[in-house]
Amino acid sequence: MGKEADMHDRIANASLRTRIMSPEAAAALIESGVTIGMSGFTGAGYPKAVPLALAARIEAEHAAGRPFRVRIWTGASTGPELDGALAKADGIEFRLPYNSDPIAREKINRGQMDYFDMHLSQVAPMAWQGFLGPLDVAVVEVTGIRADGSLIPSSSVGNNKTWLDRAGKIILEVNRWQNAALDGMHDIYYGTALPPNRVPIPLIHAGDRIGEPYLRCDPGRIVAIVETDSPDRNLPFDAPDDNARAIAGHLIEFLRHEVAVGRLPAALLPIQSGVGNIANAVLGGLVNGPFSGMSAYTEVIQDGMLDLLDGGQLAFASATAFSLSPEAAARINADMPRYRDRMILRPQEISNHPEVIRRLGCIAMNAMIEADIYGNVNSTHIMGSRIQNGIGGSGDFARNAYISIFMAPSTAKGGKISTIVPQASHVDHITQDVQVIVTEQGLADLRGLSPKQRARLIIDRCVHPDYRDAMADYYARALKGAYGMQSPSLLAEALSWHQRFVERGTMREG
Ligand code: 0RQ
Repeated sequence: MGKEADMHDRIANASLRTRIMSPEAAAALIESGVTIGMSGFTGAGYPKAVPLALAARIEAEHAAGRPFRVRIWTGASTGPELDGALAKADGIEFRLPYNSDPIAREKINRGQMDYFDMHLSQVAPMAWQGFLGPLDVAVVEVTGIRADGSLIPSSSVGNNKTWLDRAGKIILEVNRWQNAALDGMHDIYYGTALPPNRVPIPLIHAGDRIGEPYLRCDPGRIVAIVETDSPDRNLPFDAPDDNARAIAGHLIEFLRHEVAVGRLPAALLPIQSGVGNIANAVLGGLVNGPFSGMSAYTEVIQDGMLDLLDGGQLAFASATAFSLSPEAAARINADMPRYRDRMILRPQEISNHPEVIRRLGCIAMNAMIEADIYGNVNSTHIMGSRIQNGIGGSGDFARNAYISIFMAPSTAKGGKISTIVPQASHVDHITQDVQVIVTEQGLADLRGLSPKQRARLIIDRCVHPDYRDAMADYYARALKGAYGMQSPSLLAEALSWHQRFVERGTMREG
């Protein structure tokens, strides 16, 4: 079948075909100052042509001396053709809710772009509550348009349902790179409402379908349809190093123990795995672990999760997006109908819903930047000021999980920085939301422990030997200086722990 014929199959509604245009023509329909809801979640399912054309238009406007900036809402991080291009063009005035693009990060940290970092589960509800202001335009990638005008979602769902429901104008990108066999994998729940009319989310098991496979879309608001044939971003993961393998080992031993003492069922409870290489390595460790019949209720399906599905250890995975390496994307694309029966992609307000996470009893496993000796966790800010990515879904899961686990190598920047510190330079997850901390050194099970018990355990189990004496010495003096109070702290010294490393010059490049 020729490319054009295939595209026509992808747009089965004949009257909507009249709205097909170039990315440039579609971008010309976007005015300066508007708020745009873009699809996309961790490099999957983001629009790939219109943002690039918009960035080119913004550059031309700036060259002509005319200011042009827009406000961007997304699902989570996207790809270089969206965040990177628009940030480079200096076209983003405001951004929410999660960003991992290096150019946008730099603009944010230079004060050239406002960024609102929020819990991913709260984006859609807050948009509906009117807390975020009006949404002017939706730019959403889809796999296809059906004859009745409903949309086959692509490799991420994110906030697309909400953007399509609320935006004044809709621009669709129909991407033929997305596998047509994605049709049927999604579960779009239309039962959410605002208080006082909110009802329970009827999802009891990770694999339950509670909605419809397609996105509803008012054809009267579709102003442009752009055809694309571009791959998702799909960054490769690093091969697990010794630290990642050690962290995975401690974690699996802990889970095995929990099963042995009857606090977890043999198939565990639905697992949630965060972003990044460490989280992916933990999933890799589970491939050789003792658990089978597992399920996942999580945000993203990474390579490691595909390995678990293929290996038979994982029976089912529910998420809002894929986050796959090029090899894993090729693997899933070659066999989509088979994977489709064992996966569901949902809106992120459901994949991350606190009520559902609490009900299912998810085991949350997320990476961190640093933790302090009391178990406060920093997921977002380097040195308390510089944003790395954002809180993402870590807060949704950590607070509501059955067990909330945070992990990192015990040192960063080639050993020059301890990731366990006397006092976190920024706190995203308070001690009450952190039950287990793991580094390659060991695992601290903090459940039911007082702050002083926690401090002793974290210093003993998690701190790198290069920093253990200094930390133990600090804690002993804090204990004395604060007369053994509830959470002993030498405030000025605790914070200067970070400062010392700046003075040594270790952070200048970061
Ligand atoms: O900087 O790249 O300049 O060297 O921070 O650290 O080690 O590459 O770790 O990619 O796994 O990210 C918490 C940021 C970890 C991520 C975080 C420096 C380090 C490096 C990145 P360089 P690594 P990862 C649900 C879960 C929040 C969202 C979340 C994240 C850079 O996991 O964004 O959990 N989490 N979502 O050198 C100074 C320290 C440091 C440090 C690391 N203590 N001091 N620099 N770095 N620790 C899924 C979603 O929400 C989508």
